[in-house]
Amino acid sequence: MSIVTKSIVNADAEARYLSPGELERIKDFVKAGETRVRIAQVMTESREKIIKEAGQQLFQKRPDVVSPGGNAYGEEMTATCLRDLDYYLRLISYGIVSGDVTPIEEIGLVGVREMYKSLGTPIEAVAEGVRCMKTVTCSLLDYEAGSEAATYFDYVIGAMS
Ligand SMILES: CCC1=C(C)/C(=C/C2=NC(=C\c3[nH]c(/C=C4\NC(=O)[C@H](C)[C@H]4CC)c(C)c3CCC(=O)O)/C(CCC(=O)O)=C2C)NC1=O
Repeated sequence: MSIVTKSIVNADAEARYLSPGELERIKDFVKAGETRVRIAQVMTESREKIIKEAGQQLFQKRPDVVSPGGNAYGEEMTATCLRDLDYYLRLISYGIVSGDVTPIEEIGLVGVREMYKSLGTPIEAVAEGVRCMKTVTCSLLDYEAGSEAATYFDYVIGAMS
């Protein structure tokens, strides 16, 4: 739920106007909105480049996952691994647009540990892949937008650590 919806639900439960503090937080949220949308545009336009470069960085850091016996070994499994990175990049773009991590959590993080465990996928390597996507994405953004974007990537990395 975005901060706007959340504030309204809280205020209406008490049949009151939005408080000065709530309005102040909504003002900050709206002010930062243009930056958030710009970040999502960059991520959407550059998704192929971000996934490709992040994948290269990940497999350099974790050659074991693409070596015989590794979870992403072989063309098909490597493609599935990159698809998972693409899933997380997409979910992170949802979170950034809405200024809220709930969509990331609900679609991609609930039960994620158990899921990767049952697939034999080392979750810390998935987290590393998300960290590589963060590096590539931030290199495409200015400092302010990069630090805003980084918090959403860090949220996913934290949930996998
Ligand atoms: C949008 C929410 C969502 C997520 C997150 C998701 C993940 C997801 N990743 C899967 C598989 C997989 N995921 C990976 C990923 C990797 N292996 C590694 O060693 C690397 C570290 C890593 C890439 C970074 C691989 C290789 C498989 C295939 C495993 C197998 O079939 O044995 C599967 C099993 C079914 C399938 O193959 O599609 C799911 C459900 N599905 C979803 O709907």
